[in-house]
Amino acid sequence: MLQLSTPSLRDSILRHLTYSFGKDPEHAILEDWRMALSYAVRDRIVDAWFKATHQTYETGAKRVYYLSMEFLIGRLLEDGIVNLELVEEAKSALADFSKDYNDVLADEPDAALGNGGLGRLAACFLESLSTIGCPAHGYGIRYEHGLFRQSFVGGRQVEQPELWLGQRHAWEFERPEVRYRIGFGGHVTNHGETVRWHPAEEVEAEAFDTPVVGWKGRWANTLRLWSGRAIHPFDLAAFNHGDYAAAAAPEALARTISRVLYPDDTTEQGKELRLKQEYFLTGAALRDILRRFNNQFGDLRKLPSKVAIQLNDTHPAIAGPELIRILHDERGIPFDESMDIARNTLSYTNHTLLPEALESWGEALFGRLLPRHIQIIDQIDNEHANRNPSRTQSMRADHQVKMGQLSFVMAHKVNGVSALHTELMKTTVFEELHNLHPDRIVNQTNGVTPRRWLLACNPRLAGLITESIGEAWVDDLEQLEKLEPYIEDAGWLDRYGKVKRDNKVELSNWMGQAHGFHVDPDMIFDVQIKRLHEYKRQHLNILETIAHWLEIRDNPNADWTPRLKLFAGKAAPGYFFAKDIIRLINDAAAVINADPLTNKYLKIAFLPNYNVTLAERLVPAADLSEQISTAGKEASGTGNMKFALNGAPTVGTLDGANVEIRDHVGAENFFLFGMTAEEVMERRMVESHAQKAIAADPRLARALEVIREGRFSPAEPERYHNITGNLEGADYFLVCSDFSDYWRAQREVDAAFKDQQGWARMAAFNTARSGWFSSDRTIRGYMKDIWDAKSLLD
Ligand code: 26Q
Repeated sequence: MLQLSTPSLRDSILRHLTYSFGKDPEHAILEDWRMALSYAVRDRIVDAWFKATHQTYETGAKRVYYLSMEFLIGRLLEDGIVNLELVEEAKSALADFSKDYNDVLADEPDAALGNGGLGRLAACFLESLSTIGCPAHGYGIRYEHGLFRQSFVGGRQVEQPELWLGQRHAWEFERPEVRYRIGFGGHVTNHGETVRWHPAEEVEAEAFDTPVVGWKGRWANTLRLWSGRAIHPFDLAAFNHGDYAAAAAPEALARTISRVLYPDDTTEQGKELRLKQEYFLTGAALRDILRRFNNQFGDLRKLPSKVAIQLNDTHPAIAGPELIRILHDERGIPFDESMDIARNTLSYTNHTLLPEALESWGEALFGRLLPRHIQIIDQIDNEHANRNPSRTQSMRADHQVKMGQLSFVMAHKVNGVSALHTELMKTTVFEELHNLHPDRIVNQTNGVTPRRWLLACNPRLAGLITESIGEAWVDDLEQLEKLEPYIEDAGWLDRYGKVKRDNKVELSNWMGQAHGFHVDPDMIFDVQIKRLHEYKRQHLNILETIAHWLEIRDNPNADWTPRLKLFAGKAAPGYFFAKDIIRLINDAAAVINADPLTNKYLKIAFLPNYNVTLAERLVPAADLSEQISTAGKEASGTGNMKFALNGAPTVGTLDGANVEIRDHVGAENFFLFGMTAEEVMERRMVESHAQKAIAADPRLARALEVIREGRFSPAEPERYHNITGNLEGADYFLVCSDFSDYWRAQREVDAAFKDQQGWARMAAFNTARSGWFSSDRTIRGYMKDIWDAKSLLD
């Protein structure tokens, strides 16, 4: 292997500036510096990448493939610098050229190739797979436009297209030689035993590779994203006739397949293009996986011992039938044997129990786009019914193809993402399948990478931790428990409190500069950042805020604990109720922030365009983490883990991973409220549950009343009648029924925050006891219980 001595980072930056970008330091713009630094860092990552690739090949190790429609990776430069431990060197190299490190980092676009939790989890997993040294590839789509940019106009969400590739991007390597033809439509022919699919339309998937480096650069895996291209990109005949639009049409059409990320993370839309995207990703990935397997091993019957394919939700569920199609139709392996090989290779992660979010496709659309696959699915379904005669539910009922059931049947392991969610899977959506296959469902509670979500985003806290217990925590996060004895040391606890306070000052300064929003850093920074959804109940939070405001107005001279309510998050463009909640929060903020009677005690900010970068700013500065979903609805949550790790206690329900967070950090360091998942199901049966809750709590009644009468929308008093009507009526997510207990918990927060030392203790225990929520722990769980894969670094 090529061995080059490593030049200093400063020399590398200057070389790239000069020879890769053709600029001298006098004429370079910020983007040139960002690119030069990125290339200098990338060179060092590539060394680790080649080493890992060779080692995987030479040892014949089993490989893991993570198939996901979303990878919410955010910015990559700081990630690379931190993992290669080049922070100080990069700062001083840039300082030599009078460039500011943070300015250069901030020039990088945030790659938002995902909607939220599921996509961010995939990104944390890739980083952990590399840190652990497990040979792995991520496969996804190289969307030209990631998740839309959000702004507010008159308090309402406005969506603009996102263009992360509008600036130069340093991290991908185009692989023009890695291309596959992906077919759609057409017909199926039978020749005796053999069946052939003849697609009517084909597009080409072209690979773009991004290396993902792990801690200390010991290992790097690949994120391979597919981009759509036309097979015949240009219609010369049309051009020669002067029809320039028609000449470019084939290319434009093929490119639409990877043009945009679907911005809807729960309601299933049933759009043809979405199904095409799903098959495009899966078809290309499987072809690539089998080519690599074939080169190295050959015998397809050995596939499950050398390949593990993880399906991130049902979005790539077509992998089951597609693998069978290749093994059976193209390679002649008997159907039932093909099915067993596929199942032993595949596993499936479920991320939601919401019925409206379980993917299903109309059979007419499905059969038109994938005529052979629908036949195979019927055969899978029959085979499964034959092997399990007591089965009552088919994956092919009501003229639909049910992707959850298909995924379950075609996976050797099916996992939930928190202990509670996994148990609920067994008793709700997958009850029958679980009874037929009681060993199939396993739990792997989510985690987050401590490199990005502590070391990089919170350098002050990371510094204090390393100074106290050494740096081994970075890839062995449970070492944080060694902090516990320090918590009893008043001097140390002061320093811990000072770190949080400094982070809050930094955030306040940024909010002032970037948004003209000025806040006192001594307020409680109470943060709810996540997608807007009724089940996540941002409206419970704003109702409590409004009730609190009214109470302060009643008694403005009382000893209130000052509080800043911070919100951020996007609503799906077609989710009108969620958009109304955003507008209500913004309208309420305008009125409440302007109230001279109360605004030293209460302020509200809804920061626009929530993304990974904004989360990295907010998480280290939070005092309080809002995790207030209706119990049973949030599969896990991962933001909850980031906050706990960074020393923000939770106010939350017993939902998703909140349950496990509370078990780990201790009930005394967690503000619990609300009904349990079981109580939620019972409460729904109570007639007029919302009305009863409102009648029992005058604070709630009054908050609803001021919204209804238009206090926050005087020009249009009925603006929020849809929200108030919903809450006073069906209130499916039980906002009203949980209100009183939420109020109580928030007043406990107020009281606890008055004791700053007591609060710091609570925060510090959250940090010290959150080590289990590392995605390294999660990935080791998948390797052992699902993939049977080994680290090549152990
Ligand atoms: C499906 C069909 C068509 C278009 C879009 C979609 C779609 C896209 C994204 C459906 C769902 C999603 C994303 C779901 C998601 O983010 N779920 C979250 O996953 C996290 C990681 O496991 C959990 O922590 C969260 O609790 C869960 O809400």
